[in-house]
Amino acid sequence: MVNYDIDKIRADFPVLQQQVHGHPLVYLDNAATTQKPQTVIDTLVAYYSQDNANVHRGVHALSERATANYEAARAKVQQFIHAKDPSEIVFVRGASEAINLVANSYGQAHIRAGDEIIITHMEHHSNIVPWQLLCERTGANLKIAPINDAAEVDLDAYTQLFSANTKLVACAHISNALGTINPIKTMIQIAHDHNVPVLIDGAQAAPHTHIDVQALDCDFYALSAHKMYGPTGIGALYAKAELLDAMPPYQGGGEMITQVTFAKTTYNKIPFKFEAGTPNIAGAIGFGAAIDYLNRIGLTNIAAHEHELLNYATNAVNRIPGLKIIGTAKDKIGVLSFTLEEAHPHDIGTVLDRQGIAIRAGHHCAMPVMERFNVPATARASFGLYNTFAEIDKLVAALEDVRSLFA
Ligand code: C6P
Repeated sequence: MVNYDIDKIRADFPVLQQQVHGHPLVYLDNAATTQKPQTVIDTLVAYYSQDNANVHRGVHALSERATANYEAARAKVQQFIHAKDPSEIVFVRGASEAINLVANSYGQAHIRAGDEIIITHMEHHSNIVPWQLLCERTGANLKIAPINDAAEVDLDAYTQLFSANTKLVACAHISNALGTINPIKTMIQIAHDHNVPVLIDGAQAAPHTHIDVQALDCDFYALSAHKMYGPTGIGALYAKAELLDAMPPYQGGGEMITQVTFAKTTYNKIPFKFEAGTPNIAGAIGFGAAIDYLNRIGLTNIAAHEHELLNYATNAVNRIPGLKIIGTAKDKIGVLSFTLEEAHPHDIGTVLDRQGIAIRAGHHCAMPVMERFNVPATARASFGLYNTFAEIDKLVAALEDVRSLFA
């Protein structure tokens, strides 16, 4: 057992203190979104009650405070993922928008008919559809790296996919539907050996594992704050400065310009060139508070705790007859995707909900994963830093109830 004061941590999350259907809430839907600690909530309230103003525009005190806090949040994201410079961090709505930004801007500048983009079979729709749209617009082709029965990328097959036409790789750091931690450092190295840049979808990685974009040498990295105990509607795109500098703007509007005339517009420097309009100022500042919170607990402690939860839960559910785990990679985060005999995952989710246990049921926005494992849907329990072994016991007991109901 790691040195981890779980009671103190749980006390930081007001939402966890409630009953659902007469039972204490057991929140096991952290891959969908995480709950927010009081410090993040307080930061949002403090911003709106004391500092609310537009950023980079006003000369008055409130605007200066809002701008300073907004830019401080950018620096926190930069340090959290060890980017070289804050200008490499673009605030966006979330991982989906980060990927769409790259597909539209970088894609527009660099992808042509006949080019190839490699993704894997385990991607979230947010890392599939933007590339399909780009392929439709340009005549490029999508290549899919296969995964094995344990839900690990087949690295030989991945390597074989590269050709002279390969222009980009886009790959999840961690799969939301399976929990697999991909060997992205190796995958990036293989891509770079072919002079191909790599986008990493880090939506599921950032709350669970240390990220060092310089050590990884990835070209783009996408984050969602709401999966990191921060607010919804805010996230970040990391991109190497030289790539961002050369990319055309994604959206036009205020903030992203240096000068506008009807004859010609010149663009602001990075990252502002990619932040058209009034940004989600409160969200960014709340994102910074969430990063402070993660740093306070420590990613190493969080990873160790969640790993113990995963091992405990895997052993326990494996004893339930008829339960099949989908996603048995050697390297996994605390995600348990499973089917249970004849019970449809939605029925499992509903029975569990009546006992106050929140999980997700469905395709998890990863339909090709469901097709790969020949299931219409799975039930998914996903663990966060505040989950306990007692909660897993409740999950297991509730799954036994599902079994007897559907037997
Ligand atoms: N996955 C889940 O329940 P947004 O919605 O933009 O914050 O994140 C999209 C996204 C991108 N990549 C991965 C790997 C993801 O897991 C997600 C979001 C949630 O699994 C909601 S569908």
